[in-house]
Amino acid sequence: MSLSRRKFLVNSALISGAVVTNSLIASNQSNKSTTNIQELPLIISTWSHGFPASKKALKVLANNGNLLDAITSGINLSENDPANHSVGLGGYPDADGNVTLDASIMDWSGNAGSVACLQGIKNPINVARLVMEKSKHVFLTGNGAQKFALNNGFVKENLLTEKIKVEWEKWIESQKKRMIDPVLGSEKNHDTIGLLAIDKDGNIAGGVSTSGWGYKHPGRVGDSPIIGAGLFVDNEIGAACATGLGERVIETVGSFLIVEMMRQGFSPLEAIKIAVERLKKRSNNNQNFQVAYIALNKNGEHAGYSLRNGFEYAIVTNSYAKMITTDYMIK
Ligand code: SD4
Repeated sequence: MSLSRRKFLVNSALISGAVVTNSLIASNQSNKSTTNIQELPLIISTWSHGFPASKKALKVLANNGNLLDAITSGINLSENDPANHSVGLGGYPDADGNVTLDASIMDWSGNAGSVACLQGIKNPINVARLVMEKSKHVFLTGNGAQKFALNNGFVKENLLTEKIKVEWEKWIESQKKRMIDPVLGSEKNHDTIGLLAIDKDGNIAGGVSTSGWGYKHPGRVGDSPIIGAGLFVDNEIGAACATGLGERVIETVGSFLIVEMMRQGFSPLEAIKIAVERLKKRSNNNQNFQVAYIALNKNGEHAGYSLRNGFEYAIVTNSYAKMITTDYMIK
């Protein structure tokens, strides 16, 4: 195929895609999913625990910390909180009772670091940052990720709290009685922390940290540590990150898709709707799950939006701090 013919096909596909998605956007437009706050620096973050995390991140920026310090310090609050059962210490374990953590981080230069299935280290976001800054790699998993962390001064600790251990034991018993596959039977709610930050100069970075799907199959990795799925940052355009059922996010490379849609001129909200519509369409027979995204662009416009009801995100600037309950697709 000649170059010009290929170019024509690509352009027509983009144009018709834009028409379809624009009508989708028009029919679902709501001002619930965004605000007109466009002040820099700006931090946005998933779920209610994102609120203190975002405030902490802003404080770090105010004290001349860089974006990565802001992101890790904010996310550490959720990771260190044993009452948060979706992230770090006190997170739900896999079906075998092991807490395995996923995290990723990206900076304004497009550098990335991630860890998956990391055990015994409560701050996987810091390990992901170290992978990015100190190793030749982008992505470390399992024992190798733990070895890297221990070699770099991280301390191994038990992340399965007594409370969650008791819950897990009860769950094992209930699964035995029902004689069903433990993994199919598990729909433990999860609330990953994803945090996106843009500083006063308009530089963008983001991070995500999670213990993933409660009682997941051992070895399962979600979207959070997969660059482009759970997180994507392009300093020229913007950033996006995901929460919810990672399997559907991975299949649609959701965060990358959102940033690419913003590159084509869609607003953060429009771009997220395109990504949510994509995964909804692909899951025609079973949409009984939740996926949500947050996104921001280079101008500090931002949005959150989800497949189903119940998602909220935190917005924090120097003059504004609020949780927003977002609009959603399946009404
Ligand atoms: C995962 N996306 O492991 C994560 C879980 C999550 O809110 O976001 N929970 O699939």
